[in-house]
Amino acid sequence: MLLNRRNFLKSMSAVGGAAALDGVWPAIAEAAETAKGKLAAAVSVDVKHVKSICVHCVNFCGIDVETANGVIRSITPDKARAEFHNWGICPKGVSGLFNTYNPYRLKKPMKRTNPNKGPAEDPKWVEISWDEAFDTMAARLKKIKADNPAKFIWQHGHGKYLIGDQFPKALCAAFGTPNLVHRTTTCESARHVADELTWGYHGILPDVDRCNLLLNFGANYFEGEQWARWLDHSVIDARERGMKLVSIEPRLSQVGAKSDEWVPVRPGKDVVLLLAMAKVLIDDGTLDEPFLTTYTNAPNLVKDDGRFLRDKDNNPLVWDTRTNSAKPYAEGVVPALKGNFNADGAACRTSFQVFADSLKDITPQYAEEVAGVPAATVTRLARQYAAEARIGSTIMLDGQSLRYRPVCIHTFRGLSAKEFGVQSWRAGLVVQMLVGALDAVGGLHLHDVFKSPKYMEAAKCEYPPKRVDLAGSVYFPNGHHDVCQQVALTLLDPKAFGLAYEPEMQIFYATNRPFSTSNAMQQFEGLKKTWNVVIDVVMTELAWYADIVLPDLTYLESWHFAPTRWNIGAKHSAIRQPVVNAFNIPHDGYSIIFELAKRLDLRDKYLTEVNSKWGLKEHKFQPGRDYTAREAVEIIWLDKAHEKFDVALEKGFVGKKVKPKDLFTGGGSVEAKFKGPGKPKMALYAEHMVHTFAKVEETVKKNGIRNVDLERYRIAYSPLPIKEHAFPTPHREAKDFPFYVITHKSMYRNQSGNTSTNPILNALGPDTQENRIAINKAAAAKLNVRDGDRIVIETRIGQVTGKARLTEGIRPDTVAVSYHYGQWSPGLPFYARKGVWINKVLELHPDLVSGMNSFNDTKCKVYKA
Ligand SMILES: Nc1nc2c(c(=O)[nH]1)N[C@H]1C(S)=C(S)[C@@H](COP(=O)(O)OP(=O)(O)OC[C@H]3O[C@@H](n4cnc5c(=O)[nH]c(N)nc54)[C@H](O)[C@@H]3O)O[C@H]1N2
Ligand SMILES: Nc1nc2c(c(=O)[nH]1)N[C@H]1C(S)=C(S)[C@@H](COP(=O)(O)OP(=O)(O)OC[C@H]3O[C@@H](n4cnc5c(=O)[nH]c(N)nc54)[C@H](O)[C@@H]3O)O[C@H]1N2
Ligand code: SF4
Ligand SMILES: [Mo]
Repeated sequence: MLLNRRNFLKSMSAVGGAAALDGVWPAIAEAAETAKGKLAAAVSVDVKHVKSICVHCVNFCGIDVETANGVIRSITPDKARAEFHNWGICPKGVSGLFNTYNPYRLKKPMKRTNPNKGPAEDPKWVEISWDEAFDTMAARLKKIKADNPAKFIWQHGHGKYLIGDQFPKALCAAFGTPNLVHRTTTCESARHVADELTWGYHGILPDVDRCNLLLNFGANYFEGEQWARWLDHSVIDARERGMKLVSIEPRLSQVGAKSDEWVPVRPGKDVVLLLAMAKVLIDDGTLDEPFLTTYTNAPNLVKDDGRFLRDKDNNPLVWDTRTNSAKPYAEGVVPALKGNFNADGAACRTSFQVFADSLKDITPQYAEEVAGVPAATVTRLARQYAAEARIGSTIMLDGQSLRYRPVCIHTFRGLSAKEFGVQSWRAGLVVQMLVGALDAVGGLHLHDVFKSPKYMEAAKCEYPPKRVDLAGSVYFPNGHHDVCQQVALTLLDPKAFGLAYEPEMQIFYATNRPFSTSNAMQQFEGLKKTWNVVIDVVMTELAWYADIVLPDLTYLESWHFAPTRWNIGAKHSAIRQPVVNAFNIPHDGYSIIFELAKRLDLRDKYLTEVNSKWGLKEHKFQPGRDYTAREAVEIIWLDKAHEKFDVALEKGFVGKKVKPKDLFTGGGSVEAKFKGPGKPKMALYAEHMVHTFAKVEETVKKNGIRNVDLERYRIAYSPLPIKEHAFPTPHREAKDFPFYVITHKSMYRNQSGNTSTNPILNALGPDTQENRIAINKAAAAKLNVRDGDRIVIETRIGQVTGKARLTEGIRPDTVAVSYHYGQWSPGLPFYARKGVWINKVLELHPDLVSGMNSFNDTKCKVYKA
């Protein structure tokens, strides 16, 4: 047997794996067991195992927690889940117990007695009872409810995964506020919105197991784990099989380091690179014409005003090559993909033609100028991509002949965490449409295609805005995932945005919102406008601005019907269950919400909303009684997992494999939803964005809105990605700032909170204690900067200082720094307060379509401190 990586791992975990290591492994294991046995006999150790889920990050890896006499001794991967692609855990997961046993945890509710808020203001915390905390909160909330419930805002981040957003949503619905705000615009909402505008829902994964060429635009799965470790392991396996991996990214990330090729694109310019690749494909004629014609709206006729030519019933028309006339795409019609036509006096072009014409000047040479990738590389990548796509081929799977395109373009935040994030990822989707690789075997898998058709219609553009984050309003018409960073800005001047009320109170559950958002000091200013409750496990920077701070149980101490990461081959249901309660804390997010509902006399209304938000069918919460977190999890499990609760308690999860047939032709596939006449179509040309822009324009003019720059909206709402999308605000304006600054995840930290207090994660070496600023060696030499020197990053809004790390693995015009460091809350231990807080100096120019916060668009000066 060839001992490749997967076989090696298998043999290591198999009981009979002795052959692989000549009996060494079993000998070690036996010795360990004997030692344990002896120890147990000597001191009577009661060893237990609990199967649960790690929730340090959004991967929800399955864990096996071992306790000895009630104390957690180790956290290891739950091997049973490997079969369902949950491959192991990471350093944060292994050391998670140190976050739970962390002496710096919040343990009692506290109230602020110094009304002044600021980094240098001592809140003068006074410990209070849970009763006093609830009384104070309920009294405020009652007053607000009687006045205008919208004045209450609930914000969460990671909290969405700790107890789900269904419970907070139910509370907000029962209370009557529209203002529940999640973190997605600081995460990757632009990618989701691009998907939604293009194919009616969101959620993508590369079909890695069957892909032969993966073009990765900054998905950072070796530093920022993803998909319960499935993606990193699958990519390694695929590379062993021969898949080519190209990393297109300004810096050589650890993914880049394990690629066949690194293409150091200039930050924010990917969209031009993708458009130039599209031009090569079109000029070469390497197109999947049947796919474009029958699955996408590429044949739809577009008039000079950018809108589709439609019949009197509003159906879009195509050019029927059989009758040489404009017709809706119905049975018997053979649409033209390319060309200019004249339909009853109206000059029109197919959408595809509009796109092709728009690329006239986007040559590989132009991409070289803008994106800094040699023209020859652009052409080669496009041709390699087209060749590997095997346009027109099929493959037999499960006895079915399926569309086979073993090429994939993938991204997480690389293309989305920026001002034109939606358009950048739209460009990625459009290139994949050209060769028919979307939802094909080996291509980019799309999750639940066309689940929300409304995303492919003109957006509402309401004014005045209903929500404090302006989502869905004329400001962020496609803010489908809330616009969290906008809350603080609206609070600073509600009238400027037409908000008809002034919010008074916020509850933040498991987020360090202002700290993790760009132009962070502005976010902190916004906090001064409301009375704030922060529920967290440590005294974060946000908590430092709270009026009441409430402790929480950690994921090792609490119950939840846990989300899991579906993937190409499997789905699962899982629970999280408490292992210990290290500081005897009586409440968690779930019970805090329940208690509030009760004290506001909303319990039964709340329970009805819980049933509806969770979509419970057979097993429901009954009004008239309270439910503990455990009881709640049991009800949801019974309803969703269709298994006895004993199975959940013992195994922690149930898994189900997904058959390729269901994956590629099932109800949620492109095949089922878009193929052929009479069906809706995937949007190569996003005509609905033209309509949305028209609504924005009309609303702005009608209401005399002054803080909307229509020209910027016109560019953002272009129905096709265009070269202007490669020029975010600082790129156009900050001409005297020669460097681009980008940010990324780091393996030993999760987000911006409690992992900084984990002593193990901090003690693994200098690089785990603080983040350094990566700068190209040649660029550093010009600045007379040596490795380890302190350097300043200066942007238009401020300066930060950090240690330089010289490398050849970054473009000479770019500096990069991870985001989790530089915490300053006086409530955190000294060792947590190290490194660069980059968000303090990043400019905020949100994507006007999705509301996505900009993280990788800022320009800066760099010099020796
Ligand atoms: N420059 C830059 N900025 C970024 C990023 C970047 O890459 N670069 N990444 C962005 C991304 S992708 C995201 S998602 C956002 C996230 O930004 P945040 O919203 O700040 O992070 P979260 O993970 O949602 O929340 C972290 C908080 O949850 C707390 N917490 C952890 N466990 C528990 C618990 O059991 N109970 C309670 N109550 N609290 C708990 C932590 O202590 C911490 O304060 O940041 C974004 N900011
Ligand atoms: N260890 C760890 N793992 C995590 C998290 C964590 O905090 N710590 N957070 C989790 C969360 S909430 C998320 S959303 C995911 C995010 O997962 P990813 O999006 O995969 O990770 P990031 O590091 O945020 O991604 C940014 C990457 O894009 C690159 N990049 C920056 N600018 C550009 C550009 O203009 N073009 C291109 N092509 N690339 C660019 C950066 O160098 C970086 O490698 O990670 C998850 N996993
Ligand atoms: S990847 Fe995330 S969920 Fe998995 S073990 Fe690490 S921190 Fe926990
Ligand atoms: Mo995120």
